[in-house]
Amino acid sequence: MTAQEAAELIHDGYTVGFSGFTPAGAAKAIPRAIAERAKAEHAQGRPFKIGVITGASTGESLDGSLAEAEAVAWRTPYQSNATLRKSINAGKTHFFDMHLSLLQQWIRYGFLGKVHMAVVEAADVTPDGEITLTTSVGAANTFLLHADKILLEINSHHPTELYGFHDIFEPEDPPHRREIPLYATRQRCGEAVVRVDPSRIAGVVFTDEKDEVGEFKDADEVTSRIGRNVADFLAGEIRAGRIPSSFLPIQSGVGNIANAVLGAMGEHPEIPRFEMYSEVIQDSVIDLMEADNLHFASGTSLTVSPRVLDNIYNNLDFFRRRMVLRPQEITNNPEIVRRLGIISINTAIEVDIFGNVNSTHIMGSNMMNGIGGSGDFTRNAYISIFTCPSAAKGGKISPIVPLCSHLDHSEHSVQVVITEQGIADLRGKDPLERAREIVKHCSHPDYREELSGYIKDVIGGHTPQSLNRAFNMHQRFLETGSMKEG
Ligand code: 0RQ
Repeated sequence: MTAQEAAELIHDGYTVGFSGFTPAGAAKAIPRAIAERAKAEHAQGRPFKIGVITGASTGESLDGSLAEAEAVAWRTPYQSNATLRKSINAGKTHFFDMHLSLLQQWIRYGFLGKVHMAVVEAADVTPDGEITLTTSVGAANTFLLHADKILLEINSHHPTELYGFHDIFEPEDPPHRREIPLYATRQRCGEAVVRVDPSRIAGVVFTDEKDEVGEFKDADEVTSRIGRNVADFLAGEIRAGRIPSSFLPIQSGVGNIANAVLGAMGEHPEIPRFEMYSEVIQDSVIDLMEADNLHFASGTSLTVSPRVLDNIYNNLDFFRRRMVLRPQEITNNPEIVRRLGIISINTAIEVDIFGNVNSTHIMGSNMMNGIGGSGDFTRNAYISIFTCPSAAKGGKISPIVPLCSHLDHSEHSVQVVITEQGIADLRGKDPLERAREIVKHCSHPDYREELSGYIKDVIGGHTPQSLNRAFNMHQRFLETGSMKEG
């Protein structure tokens, strides 16, 4: 059927589970047609809004066009689209920020209500309902198995030879759950396809479209220095015997800092060839694979620029042996993260001097993207690292603050903080020791005096804090446009 005919099967008030984890593997033609339908309904004075569930963020055709058509009543678990973000922060779209590992079981448990339709991009479907997914798994297997009905976008941009890249495993629910039988990064524990009853497939739309993944910025001086500091820290841990010389699997967030960190790890002479057990396989991971610095990557999405995806599709046999895509419930699973001893590296918006991290909110109120998988990994990592620049917005903001304006990861989960200034190792330190370590090694010189002054002035208790002064820097920014004094 056409995408327009498919969109006619979606009704006001529906909850729709769309494939997509980042723009990789996201449905495109049907959500665009739903957005057109919403606009037409609104023009006739009729309501039309849906609940949108995906794996994580998506591309312009999904979050962008639906938000632009004011068709999103509520959204979970993660987003990064400017129009949707605006709608969320204006209170027009209800956004529910979730740990990504929880999403699939929450759907099975019924915590998010009924999923009326799964809209999933696939490379192939057989007459007996075996579906080969494309560049991401995310939560698509759960949407396919648990939604009332299914709409497929068969996208011929992705070769059917993607068969075998996926490892689909869905655990039993309590009280029948057993361990996930995965004991090494490169092991597989599930099937190559998602199997559905073909009678549940309400329609198939044929497309030929690229993933809407943008190019990354090249590393600049600040991100390169953050990357080198992370690599130096990890090399020091090997030397100290706290990380085995064979190394441990790495989880790394997405974005420019994450790209620079992976690049620096590849270049560091003391870091051996390593493996990734992460969410997102991005361009820098492919570069490391080709340079033979990385021998395997397990993820839930292949979020690479079109140029890099073309290279992968031209060399499928090389990459088939070096990567696997699994459901986000498995890539981000706390059980596996602890078992494999994963080193997590994520980016913070704010870190406070006691080691609490804000990953999601600007000045305490406005949602940026969401917690994503950062909590799944951080809370359970062998070593959890947070990176950020020591100054944001041209120096007007210090991401190192006396107290975070919003909390995502507490002092109990955050072990190491790294900026371009240096490394703060918080392990085994009490709150005041952590505060001195973070200010001395991570803060920007422009803010160091004020932060040190705060520590000196605020006396008493186990975690010294001034409820009057803790948000002075934030208040100053809101009043003057800069956190700087004077
Ligand atoms: O603003 O976009 O206007 O330039 O935030 O910051 O430094 O470019 O870094 O792209 O890595 O994003 C935490 C948002 C960082 C991201 C966050 C402004 C800054 C810039 C982006 P501009 P950078 P990144 C796996 C793990 C949560 C989810 C997660 C994120 C913009 O990494 O969403 O970790 N993480 N998932 O100027 C005001 C501050 C600021 C600030 C930065 N203190 N105040 N603005 N910015 N600090 C991935 C998944 O789960 C899918």
